[in-house]
Amino acid sequence: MKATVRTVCAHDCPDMCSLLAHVEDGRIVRIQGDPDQPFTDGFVCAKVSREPDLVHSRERIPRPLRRSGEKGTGAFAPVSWEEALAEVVARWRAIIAEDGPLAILGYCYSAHQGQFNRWLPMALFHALGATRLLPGTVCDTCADAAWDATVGPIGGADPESVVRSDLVIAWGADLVTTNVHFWAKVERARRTGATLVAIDPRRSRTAALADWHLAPRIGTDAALALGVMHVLVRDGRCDREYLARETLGFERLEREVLPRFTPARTAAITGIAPSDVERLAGLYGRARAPFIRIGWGMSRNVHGGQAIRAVALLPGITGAYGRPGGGALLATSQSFGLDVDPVRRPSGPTRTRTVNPSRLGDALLHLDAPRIRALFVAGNNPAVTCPDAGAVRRGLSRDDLFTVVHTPFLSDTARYADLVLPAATFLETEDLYRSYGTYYLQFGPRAIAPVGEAWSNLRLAQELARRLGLRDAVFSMTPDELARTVLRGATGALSSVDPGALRTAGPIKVPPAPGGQRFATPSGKLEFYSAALEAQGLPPLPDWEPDPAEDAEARRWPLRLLTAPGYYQSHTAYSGNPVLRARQGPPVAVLHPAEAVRRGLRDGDDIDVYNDRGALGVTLRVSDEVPPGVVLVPGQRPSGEARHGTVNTLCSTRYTDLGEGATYQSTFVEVRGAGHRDGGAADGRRP
Ligand SMILES: Nc1nc2c(c(=O)[nH]1)N[C@H]1C(S)=C(S)[C@@H](COP(=O)(O)OP(=O)(O)OC[C@H]3O[C@@H](n4cnc5c(=O)[nH]c(N)nc54)[C@H](O)[C@@H]3O)O[C@H]1N2
Ligand SMILES: Nc1nc2c(c(=O)[nH]1)N[C@H]1C(S)=C(S)[C@@H](COP(=O)(O)OP(=O)(O)OC[C@H]3O[C@@H](n4cnc5c(=O)[nH]c(N)nc54)[C@H](O)[C@@H]3O)O[C@H]1N2
Ligand SMILES: [Mo]
Repeated sequence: MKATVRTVCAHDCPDMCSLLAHVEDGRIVRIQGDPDQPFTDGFVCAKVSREPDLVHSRERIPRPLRRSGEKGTGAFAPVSWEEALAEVVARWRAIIAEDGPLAILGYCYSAHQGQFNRWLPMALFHALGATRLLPGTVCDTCADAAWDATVGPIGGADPESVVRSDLVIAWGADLVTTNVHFWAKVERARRTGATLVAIDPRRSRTAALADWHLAPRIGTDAALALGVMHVLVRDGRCDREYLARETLGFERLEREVLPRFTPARTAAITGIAPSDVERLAGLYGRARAPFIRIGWGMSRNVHGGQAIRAVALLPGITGAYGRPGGGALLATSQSFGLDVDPVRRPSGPTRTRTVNPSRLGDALLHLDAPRIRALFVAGNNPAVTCPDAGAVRRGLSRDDLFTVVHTPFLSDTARYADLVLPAATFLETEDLYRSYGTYYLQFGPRAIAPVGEAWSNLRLAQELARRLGLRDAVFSMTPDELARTVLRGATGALSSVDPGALRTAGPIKVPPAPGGQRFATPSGKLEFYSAALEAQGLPPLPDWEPDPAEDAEARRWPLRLLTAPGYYQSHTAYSGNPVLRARQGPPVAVLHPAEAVRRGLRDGDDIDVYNDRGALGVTLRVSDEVPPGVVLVPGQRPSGEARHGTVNTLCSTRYTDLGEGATYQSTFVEVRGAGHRDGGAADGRRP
């Protein structure tokens, strides 16, 4: 039996490809990009072309497992679904009876699913009144908070409009790795004369292919953007009419902040030569339609919120927000107008205790009254991806914690579980998908039946809800009924979409309103000055100030850690695919030749990257793709791939300046050869 199913890629990626899944005898044999979606345009990335190997990997968990050894060791024995579900329900009921629902935490927010498989597990914990997870802090809450305070909760420029741009800036975004279909559009714009500038502390794949690569010090982008504004104002390249009509508070910025960001001072902060600050301002000021693709990388440090805010303000200075092909794009998700609240927040208290994923370890170890006694994880791998992963693992090791992990593969987190439940991947379930980097929405039917005994997140959440006596309608709805529910309250372009036709409609574009960037801030304008931030005790104007705690760390440790997405590994989601694992190669850390020489290290050496919190044993790569003073560790590789450790044991749980996000890039470390014998390296501690 052969079939071709039109569906959607659900991996955590801004592009959200439309796919054609070729199926033979119940197996995916080939994945192809659907040519009928203009943005993803018939091609898929190097990872997803290998999706059949992931879905049918021999490393998939075939059936539910119960722990049979110490936590963390991965010793399990098979059990039936019926036994597993009965145990989950009995344990949760007993915990609720003794300590109330706050003793339960559901750790699931997003990853590699569409709207329903993502939200239904959260709905379950919402309805139970459990301790609530603040979704996304390890990824995007800092960038979102900054964007929302500046532009408002609304999507940015349409990525398809970039073909009309004459200057594209990839600002903290490695497009070739994380946004490859946007990259294809940028290449088209370049063929008709557009210039590409990459602003990234390292020579990323994108920076290497750009017309110009500017490498600021990590965490100094706000200063760079303010320095550019200083020059634009000085040279009379502002659009005063646009500023007066569409923005708020520019005169205060001009008076109170910009005078301090002369090219000389900007250079001293960012490490970018004064002449290059001038040149960037000149390029930007002269461009007809400059398009800034804002990446999330620059937001994951203690200056991250100010960085996103300052960069998002730049197109307001020259009025580029009003011109087709110009503007800025962080994300599009807030413009779809889907009403997902009935699905993710059914019954349940409006407020409960919350946990920030960036401090999961802390919550598991120290939250009290009540203590977290039950943890459920689906679609995430916090033992690897959260800051201070050592604390997460210590928390997961607690004997009195009942942990259930729902996953297609035996992830590091699953190794600490009492019960592991096999999860279906997106190709084995139905869902509604909306992109966060384009303006497309699409219903994805399932391509094949779940592999082995796998269940989708949707099925598991609904079954647990029924067994726990939760009566909310969402727990018995089919995907079509759920689609109707989120479309019922939809606003904007989506309000005209017929839910009955959704299943077979293919990709639907929900474009932003024409006529330039809209602003959804309290004032309805682009806010240089934000009263909302001021009310929270935060700086109302964008600025860059030194951070004393960071400076103290930098004096203790000679190198700053830079982490970036793996090309063949999207976080840990593809680590169950041996082919992609091999193509990514063994985990490495990259040092500039001068730093290697200083330590007597050579390319290929076994090294330890370490600080007070932990150590990571990897292979050294010596390359000038990173500047001196920085060590780059690409990807978040699970235990067992590196010689020892995982990268996030090095990172602290300090929050970003806005939005309580994770500060992976505010981590300071040292590197030494693995043969070093003054103690410490083996247990991951500094002597
Ligand atoms: N192949 C692949 N694709 C992915 C992912 C993946 O892991 N692998 N992850 C997915 C997810 S969940 C997300 S959120 C997106 C993220 O997509 P991106 O935003 O592209 O990735 P980031 O991790 O944010 O890092 C982007 C770049 O920011 C740079 N950077 C770091 N610090 C700074 C700084 O202070 N200033 C500046 N200017 N640049 C800085 C890094 O060197 C990196 O090259 O990608 C998605 N797509
Ligand atoms: N040092 C450092 N750390 C980072 C980052 C960084 O740049 N640097 N980036 C951060 C970012 S942007 C993000 S988004 C996070 C990502 O971190 P996580 O959200 O933890 O993402 P993954 O590592 O991809 O883990 C996904 C897990 O879900 C499982 N899974 C996949 N599909 C399904 C499904 O359909 N159902 C279920 N139940 N399980 C499924 C996979 O097997 C895997 O175990 O990492 C963050 N961590
Ligand atoms: Mo992310």
